[in-house]
Amino acid sequence: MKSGFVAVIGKANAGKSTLINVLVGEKVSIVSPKPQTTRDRILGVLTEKDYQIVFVDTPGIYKARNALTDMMMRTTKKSAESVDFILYVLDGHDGVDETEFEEIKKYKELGIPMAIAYTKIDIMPKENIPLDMAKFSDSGVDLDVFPVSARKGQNVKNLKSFLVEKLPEGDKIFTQDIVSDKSERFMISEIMREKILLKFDQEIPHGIAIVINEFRLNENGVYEVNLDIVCEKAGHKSILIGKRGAAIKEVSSFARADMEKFLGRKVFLTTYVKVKEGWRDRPNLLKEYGYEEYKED
Ligand SMILES: Nc1nc2c(ncn2[C@@H]2O[C@H](COP(=O)(O)OP(=O)(O)OP(=O)(O)O)[C@@H](O)[C@H]2O)c(=O)[nH]1
Ligand SMILES: [Mg+2]
Repeated sequence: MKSGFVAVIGKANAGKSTLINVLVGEKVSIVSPKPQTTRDRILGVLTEKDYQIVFVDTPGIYKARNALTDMMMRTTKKSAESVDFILYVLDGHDGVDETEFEEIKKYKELGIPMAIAYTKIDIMPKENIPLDMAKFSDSGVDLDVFPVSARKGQNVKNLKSFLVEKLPEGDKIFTQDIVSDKSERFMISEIMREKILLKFDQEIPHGIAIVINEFRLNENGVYEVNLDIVCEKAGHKSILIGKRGAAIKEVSSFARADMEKFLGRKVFLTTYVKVKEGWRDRPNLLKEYGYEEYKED
């Protein structure tokens, strides 16, 4: 039996969470076209007869702008330090440049076996692939590179077999039926945040925190979910609510549908929009909203 941890690292928006979801075969981490979608270290577990891979999803590398981003970057760094393998995900469609090579070299210095997933090949000109591969060898980055498409599933199987080969011999780390280390409550709040990321523009979703006040299965077999959408400015609150509540109604309805799919039950969802000025820079509020730096046990 092979088993171990694979940290998935890379720039914000590179496609890390999408790739993990495809590798695990279930949605363990939310995805959006906006950078900084993932804020926590999230484990996605893939168990087969003769191996178990524990993927470690991490917040994408991004220039820290506030206490929350700063903490996310510390979580990413910490998450890479004690794994069996590092999979560096690079957005092929975005192209490779000097800063990316620097980042890759920094992780290489940890001395942990590493490879590159060069993703989104479904939306880039095919001729760019060999050109970028040549850039890798010229830069002295001596690593295996897997061109993949998480969206189309291209070359994902080969990447999986490669990772299994690289893992050490060992017993299962998690029991057979576990796919994530996160609770249903956590996933419910992430689903809400994902729908907000998809619907609203730049600053609004980045300044959102979700606080679950109630998550309860009632006697009729319906989940009652009551949550606060915390935003940073009064102006954001009115945009989130929209004309006669149209925006919040639409976004909540998408969230509810996904929550029902995830829980396999009907969901009764109530949402409130609240304002907490500058919460992303207030340590006590970060903690209250569940954002704590990842620490080894
Ligand atoms: N066309 C295409 N799009 C992709 C692929 N993988 C990811 N995407 C898109 O890229 C965007 C970012 O994907 P995520 O998986 O959220 O990226 P991430 O690296 O986890 O981002 P952060 O959590 O913000 O660091 C989303 O819009 C995805 O749908 C791919 O293989 N092909
Ligand atoms: Mg992500």
